[in-house]
Amino acid sequence: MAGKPKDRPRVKPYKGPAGGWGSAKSVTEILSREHRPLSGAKLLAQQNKPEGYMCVSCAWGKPAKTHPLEFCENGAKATAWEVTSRRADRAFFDKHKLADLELWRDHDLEEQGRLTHPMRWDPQSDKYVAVSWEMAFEEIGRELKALDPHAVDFYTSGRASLETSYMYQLFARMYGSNNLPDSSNMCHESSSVALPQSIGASVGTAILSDFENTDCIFYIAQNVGTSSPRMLHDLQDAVDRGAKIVTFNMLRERGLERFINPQSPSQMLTGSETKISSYYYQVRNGGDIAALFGVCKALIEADDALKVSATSRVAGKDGIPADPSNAAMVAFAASIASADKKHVLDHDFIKEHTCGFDVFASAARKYEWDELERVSGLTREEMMQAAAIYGKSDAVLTIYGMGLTQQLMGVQSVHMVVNLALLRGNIGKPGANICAVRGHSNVQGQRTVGITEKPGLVPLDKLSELYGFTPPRWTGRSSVETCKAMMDGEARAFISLGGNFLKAAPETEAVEAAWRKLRLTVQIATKLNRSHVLHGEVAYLLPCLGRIEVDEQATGPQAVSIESSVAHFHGSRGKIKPASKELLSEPAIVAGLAKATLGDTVVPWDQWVGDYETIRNAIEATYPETFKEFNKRLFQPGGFPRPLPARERKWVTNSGKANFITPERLFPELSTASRTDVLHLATLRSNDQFNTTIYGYSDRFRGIEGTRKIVFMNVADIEALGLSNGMNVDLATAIDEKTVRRVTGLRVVEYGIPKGCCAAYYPETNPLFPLQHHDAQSKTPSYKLLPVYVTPSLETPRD
Ligand SMILES: Nc1nc2c(c(=O)[nH]1)N[C@H]1C(S)=C(S)[C@@H](COP(=O)(O)OP(=O)(O)OC[C@H]3O[C@@H](n4cnc5c(=O)[nH]c(N)nc54)[C@H](O)[C@@H]3O)O[C@H]1N2
Ligand SMILES: Nc1nc2c(c(=O)[nH]1)N[C@H]1C(S)=C(S)[C@@H](COP(=O)(O)OP(=O)(O)OC[C@H]3O[C@@H](n4cnc5c(=O)[nH]c(N)nc54)[C@H](O)[C@@H]3O)O[C@H]1N2
Ligand SMILES: [Mo]
Repeated sequence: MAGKPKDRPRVKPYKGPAGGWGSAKSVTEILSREHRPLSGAKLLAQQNKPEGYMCVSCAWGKPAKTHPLEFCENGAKATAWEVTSRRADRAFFDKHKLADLELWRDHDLEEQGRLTHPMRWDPQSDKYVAVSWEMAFEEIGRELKALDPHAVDFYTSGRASLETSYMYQLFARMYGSNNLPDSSNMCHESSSVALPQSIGASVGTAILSDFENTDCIFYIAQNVGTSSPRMLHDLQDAVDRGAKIVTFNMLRERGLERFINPQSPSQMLTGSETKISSYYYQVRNGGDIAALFGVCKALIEADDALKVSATSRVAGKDGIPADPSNAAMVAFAASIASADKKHVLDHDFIKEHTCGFDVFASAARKYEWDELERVSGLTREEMMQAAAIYGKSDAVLTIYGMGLTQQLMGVQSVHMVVNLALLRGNIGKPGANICAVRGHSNVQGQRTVGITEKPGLVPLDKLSELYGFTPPRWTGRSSVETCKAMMDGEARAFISLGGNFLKAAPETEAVEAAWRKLRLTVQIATKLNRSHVLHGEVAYLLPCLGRIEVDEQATGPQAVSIESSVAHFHGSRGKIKPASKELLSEPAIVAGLAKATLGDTVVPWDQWVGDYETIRNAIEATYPETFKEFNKRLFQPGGFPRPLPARERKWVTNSGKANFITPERLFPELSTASRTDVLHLATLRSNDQFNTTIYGYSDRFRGIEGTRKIVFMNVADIEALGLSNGMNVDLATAIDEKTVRRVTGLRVVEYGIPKGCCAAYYPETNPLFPLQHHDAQSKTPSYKLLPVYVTPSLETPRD
């Protein structure tokens, strides 16, 4: 990894696999750069182990039988970044005005190290100055009391524990607000809306053992090698058993192609790699609905063909299809059909368990292959090949990520994933489930304990009964609605439990301008970022313990808990000395704010802070089925599972069945601009960042070193637009003539990306995204599909 951007960045295809020595080297480098070479290595041995601490990077499942080292390159980076010996202390804040820090890069702000003391912005000096915790709570409480609860937003980034999250949502609701936007609103909200409609579960149904039982994995729009590398072990084991992996991705991502397990001495020494994907389909961004329709069409028409040929047989024609033009389809169908050669689809499952099949099947039959090919960017042969593998497999696991959810048609894309699964009963049996790969380490869990703007998802009556108050029933604001409310002047205060909202949200320029007009900004954080440097009239920066640190309270060191992507709960115990004596834990900060704002209540805030077991008892009292015997099961190896009816084929939907939901179209209406030189932009993460946290300037697997200011383009588009590889360009939003948004000074990188598509890094390109450019139902920003113009620039790219 590269700590600083380079004047002469390097773009050179990476030949190695994911994992391997490249990954081992990267871990060593970051530990030494954060000055933790030895203690860091010792610490990492306890990552994701029972009685250890749960990684602060991604949410991937933690197995009961652990590997000797249960961490990956990017998990190690996240750990090193948190346990760094660097400090953003009083001396640092004495030296720098916020107006100056506004000009700093994201990487440089966080690289100052851990925040050490509570601070208040001082208008005279334009600096953050130290204050006592008492003063901070007192003034924030006073400010909140003076505001209308409708005007206050309580944001959560997906890292906070179940304990903190439960307390935080309770605080917001007792204060009178359901404005609980969270990072999930910009991430898997499309799943949170679509999955309940389709299968009556708000999260994916897959568990780790599905990898041991699956015959085939459909891997859609997720970058495992960077975003959830520990899953590569599960994929590798499945491949070794003979399972086929069928990948749909806009780019050829190295982690989905080849992997060397850094923990396998034989693979490391011999360099023998595991080929991950058996079939790799480079779909256009936004083309997944069309691609999956193609697969479904092939399966449905093959099934139809068998029926026709069966009828002809009955008619005494010796198995020769009545319609000769159907012969090829019959042969295809026969090659993938059930043992009795009678069907391709699982009609028993469809009949017993689903609703809406006929409408869906006729939509699939109606789409012409030409159109499916044009929209998906795949050929008919490719879609039929995928269908053949799907049809021949008894148990198919479907895995997906942001390329599918951050779309204008994100909810309908998720419906489509389920539609395909339902054709052959690929939900709710060993090896066959839906896996929505979550982002932040506890983003899924926060929802489970009430962080949501949607009051219908929270047991409000229970909260009312337990804590003797009347919870607000109105629908709160999601992340994009919070941006709008800030821009309209309706939101007056933003309380942030972690995260970097200004950089993560769309419409950067207008949101930043609105942010500066807020009355109150309060940031609970570990490291300095842009959302702290820009601020409201009254602004606090409150530093907290990280999950890896020992959390000592009245009854001794405490544990916290999280929920993984495969819906298992895990306890986590901090291991190292806190970064500063003045840090408070997140539960202590939330309790301090709540007490100062709400005054006397029946909630035993102090008792909760003194003993987190009592918070878990409160969680169990609120959600008795989900968290049964919570404290007892906290450190169960492999975690304890969350009950999910869909996993047992019980469908808690409006129809009582799993629903085929037919997307209304293949592709959204994107641009009304009259120009034709429009490309479709997807924003990406590099291998050297965690969301807005930029560790460095290396995207090893994609061969980019020393810069993030680039745009990946297809060679044909580069030529057609009169550009050249390495040329400096600007990007402009191409939705309509009125919507003008620009990001300037990027460098063209010729890359193997489908024609008509381009890609660039998040968060640098967030200013291009208009606020209203989101999925209609879930309001997830369409970060993976934006029409843009790419034009020559006079500006030299500067990171
Ligand atoms: N190291 C590291 N780990 C992380 C994070 C991080 O930033 N760094 N972030 C965490 C978070 S919060 C999240 S949500 C996850 C994100 O993890 P991912 O879900 O992997 O999200 P992205 O990294 O944005 O990449 C999306 C993938 O989709 C592909 N893609 C883009 N558009 C399309 C499309 O329309 N169709 C198809 N089929 N493919 C497409 C891209 O080529 C890319 O491979 O990772 C989590 N883990
Ligand atoms: N263009 C574009 N935009 C996107 C995306 C995209 O793919 N493309 N992805 C979206 C997605 S999937 C997500 S999840 C969001 C992410 O949005 P956020 O969750 O808001 O952003 P992060 O970058 O994860 O937040 C990083 C900050 O969290 C703080 N932090 C770290 N650890 C802790 C902790 O233990 N406690 C506390 N209190 N604070 C801590 C640090 O101060 C750090 O600077 O961004 C979204 N934005
Ligand atoms: Mo995310």
